[in-house]
Amino acid sequence: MTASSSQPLEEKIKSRVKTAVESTRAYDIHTHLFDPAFEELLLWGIDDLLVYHYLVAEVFRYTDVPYSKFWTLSKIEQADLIWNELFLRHSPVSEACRGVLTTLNLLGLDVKKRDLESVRKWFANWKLNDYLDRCMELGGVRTISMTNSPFDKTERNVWANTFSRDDRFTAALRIDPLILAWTDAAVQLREWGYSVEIELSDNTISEIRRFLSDWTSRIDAKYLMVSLPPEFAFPGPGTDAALIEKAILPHCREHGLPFALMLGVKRAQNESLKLAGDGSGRSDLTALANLCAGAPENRFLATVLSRENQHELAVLGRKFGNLHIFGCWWFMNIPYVVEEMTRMRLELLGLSFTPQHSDARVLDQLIYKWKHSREVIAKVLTEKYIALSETGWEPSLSEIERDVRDLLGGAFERFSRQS
Ligand code: FIX
Ligand code: ZN
Repeated sequence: MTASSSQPLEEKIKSRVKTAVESTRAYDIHTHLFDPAFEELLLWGIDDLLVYHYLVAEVFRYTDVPYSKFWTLSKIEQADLIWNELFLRHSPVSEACRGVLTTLNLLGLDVKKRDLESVRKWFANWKLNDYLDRCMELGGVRTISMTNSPFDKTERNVWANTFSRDDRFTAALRIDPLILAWTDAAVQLREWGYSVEIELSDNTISEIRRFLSDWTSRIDAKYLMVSLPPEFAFPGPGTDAALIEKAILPHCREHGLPFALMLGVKRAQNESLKLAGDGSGRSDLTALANLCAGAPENRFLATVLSRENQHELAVLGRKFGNLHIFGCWWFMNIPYVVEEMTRMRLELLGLSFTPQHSDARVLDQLIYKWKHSREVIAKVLTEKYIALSETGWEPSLSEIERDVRDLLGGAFERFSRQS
């Protein structure tokens, strides 16, 4: 094909992909956002954007303020410090800093003024429900999956009362304390009326399953989830593996729910940084392969935090139909790595995965996380469709739209039997 005849087709493909990726609303399959009924648990606004733990980690690259002093500051004082160090004293080139500016810009604020006080005034005029609509619209998000922990006191109190659910939010049952700190969790479960012992007897397992069933129905969970350290092994000598095998997997089978594993987090690598102090490490994905092979009736969602694990994970996706790979998690969510992961996954898995989730902790972050992700997804998809067109296979707009719907939540909904 000559350059002049291929050029218009390339342009046509580029614009079809851009249209499809920008206009398809996403199911954000993992966030830390909450239905507005959870009130103060749903964070939003400029100060929460600035004190996001990604930025807290970054401010300590520059400031001499001791950790202990930083944690005594009010939210506004912390936000001021972060703004001054990360935005005024240095250019905000990191992904998390750029994200704040993308968000403000798309909200219609003039970032070049560098005027934090006027931004604060602008936010003060919003009512939460209107602002939620605005963020979902600008982020192009239709459904938001929450992360719901029965071990969180504030959250438990909300679930204890009846409230009307916002149907744009779905629930995911998060069970890290149960799997990773069983001795403490057992004390809690006993307080809540489940007759468990530390030893995983048949009665204890059935009481754990009763606890899981109660919470699955209470919140209408669409999947269960846990984050695990790099050294997680399955099968393994630990209580974590035993609980997964004896309680979690049978529970998921009984309720027809996927089990989401987020692998490779080193919690509290620097405790002084609190939430910002978690790190990452390479996992042995034999554990995931053993789960998928050993429990063919279960379905698993998986994402990994180490870049070194990404190729192996994508290969596992080719081996196991009961494994659905998702997201560029946390330290992986920088455009440079998102691009390589998205390209690799498309080349190994076609369209049978979910390239992104936002992991938003602050409502407004939906705007930048999805804007930045869409830019990369569109770029890589365009490249792939152009490569197809070079064989004579021209993808139509409706085919592209179908594929994008799958990538932005459709494939996940089918995998988790929500559609
Ligand atoms: O385990 C998780 O769900 C992580 O996403 C969080 O713990 C982490 O703090 C985070 O916000 C990453 O984006
Ligand atoms: Zn998360």
